[in-house]
Amino acid sequence: MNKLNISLIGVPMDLGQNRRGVDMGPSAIRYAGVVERLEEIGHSVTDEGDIQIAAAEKTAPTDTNLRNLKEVTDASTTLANKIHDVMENGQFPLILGGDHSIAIGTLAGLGDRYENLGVIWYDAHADLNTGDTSPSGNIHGMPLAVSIGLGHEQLVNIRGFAPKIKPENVVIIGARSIDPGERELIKEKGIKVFTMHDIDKLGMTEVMNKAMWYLKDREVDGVHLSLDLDGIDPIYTPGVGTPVPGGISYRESHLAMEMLYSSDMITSAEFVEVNPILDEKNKTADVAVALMGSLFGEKLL
Ligand code: 5AB
Ligand code: MN
Ligand code: MN
Ligand code: MN
Repeated sequence: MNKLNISLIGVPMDLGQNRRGVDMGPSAIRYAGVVERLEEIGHSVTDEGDIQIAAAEKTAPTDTNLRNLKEVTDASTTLANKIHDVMENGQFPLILGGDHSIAIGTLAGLGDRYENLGVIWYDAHADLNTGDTSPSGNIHGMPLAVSIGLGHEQLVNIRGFAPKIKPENVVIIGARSIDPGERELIKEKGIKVFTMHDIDKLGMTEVMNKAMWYLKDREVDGVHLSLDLDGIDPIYTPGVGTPVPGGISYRESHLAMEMLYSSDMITSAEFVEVNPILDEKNKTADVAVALMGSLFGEKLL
């Protein structure tokens, strides 16, 4: 990764789940100094501002069990188009969430720029539910399923093509809360998952090496990092809507980001689920920005 022209895109989305506050994630991450941090490394950063999201008080009732389907579809479409434009200008897209439903738009925007995009999904959850398997109706638990072509057709067909990515090009890292329907899908589609058990047993270095070799063997032509802050242990990142104990440590996460930087594989990234209302003194946004530092080449010495 040389010096990049990074386009920062904020997505103040909280309609993919049912806790308020995650819409303030992009502000909290900006406040934590993301632009300065990346410029300090030597990258150029253009803050593209925020994608317009419907007000939570004004959402339309839906006849499906997917909460706020229309509003999430509209925002995902806007985001996808924005990402497509940014890529056309040769910029590196860095997306700030917002809840994880925004990845539907991100991958829709990236999907037609690559023949064979790889995805690293850093998360406590697999986000592989559909309307049929979801225990909550929350779309932030569905973006990976939607992106491999499964789920509500309105979401699956954003920008008029599907699927956005191949299931065999996905690597999930940090999983420790997987629903029964998701477990079945992982087996059926052969999705690569490194659970917390794997991280405990092999160590983060080997997990990351295996993950990166897996994607290289798949001959991917780009890799998107989708980092849900709840992948990290909630002692470090308490400001998330669906915390799960026993997560990836702060240092392991830095190591993972540093290894991704050295590999030069990452072609786009998003950091999601930062919820300042649930946070302690912007701790979670601070971790997000610190991890971006490592991902984009900050050196300790
Ligand atoms: B996140 C759960 N699997 O579908 C569901 O934070 C949680 O984007 C989803 O990973 C968590 O509601 C979604 C129980
Ligand atoms: Mn997630
Ligand atoms: Mn195109
Ligand atoms: Mn999660």
